[in-house]
Amino acid sequence: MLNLVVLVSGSGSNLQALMDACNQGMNARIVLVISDKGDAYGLERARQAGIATEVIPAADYDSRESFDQALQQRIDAAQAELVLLAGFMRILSAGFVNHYAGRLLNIHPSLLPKFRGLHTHQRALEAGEMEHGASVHFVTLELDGGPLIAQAKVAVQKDDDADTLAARVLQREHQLYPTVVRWFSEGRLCLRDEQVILDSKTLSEPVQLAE
Ligand code: NHR
Ligand code: GAR
Repeated sequence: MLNLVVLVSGSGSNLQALMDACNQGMNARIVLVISDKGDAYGLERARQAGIATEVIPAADYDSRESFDQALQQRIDAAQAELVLLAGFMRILSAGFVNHYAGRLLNIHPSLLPKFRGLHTHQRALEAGEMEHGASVHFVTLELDGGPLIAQAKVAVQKDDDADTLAARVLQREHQLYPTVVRWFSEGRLCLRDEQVILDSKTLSEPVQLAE
């Protein structure tokens, strides 16, 4: 069993998709859910599933590094083998990112390398994109710039606003993230020399998830 720790700041619907996958035969278990926000609904989802939770409020720490050290201590105490950012909204410092090199993933709501950072749905609409989507990548120091593993696309519709588009992307995220975590749990996916290896082959571009 692969030990997962999931970091959330909000609603935790991606966490829910991961919990569901663990209950549907994936050889992994979520040992701890951590949030920087005490009122994140993701914590409630974890509690209802009997999963341990931890709140680490950023306001309790006087620097990004000291917050990240507290985070790292909790994660390591839980013996995490893979750490998943799932709507986690804080940038992580170098010490943290390097400590988890090759075992830290993020899901980001855009077709990276387009639209790194925040407010991706609004920005995709303003740029007149025909398609948008979500990406899963290994986390590195470069914000939303780590090696890409897989993507799911959605077509932008004429009457979309940021909310309708976000909702459709989120549906695809719920398929995409568990798929990638399953690959990792099966030993099919790793990071080597800053390159993604899937099934013993170096990926030259992210896998596109079928609909
Ligand atoms: N940390 C590193 N080092 N590298 C990445 O690729 C990371 C990361 C931490 C989080 C998720 C990311 C996303 O998918 C992520 C990737 C937060 C911000 C941000 O600006 C940007 C990107 C992501 C997450 N956060 C502000 C901060 O100062 C706070 C914003 C807020 O609280 O609303 O930390 O989009
Ligand atoms: C998801 O769309 C995720 O990709 C995005 O936030 C949402 C979280 O939803 N992540 C980021 O924007 C990271 N900065 P959830 O809490 O319901 O999983």
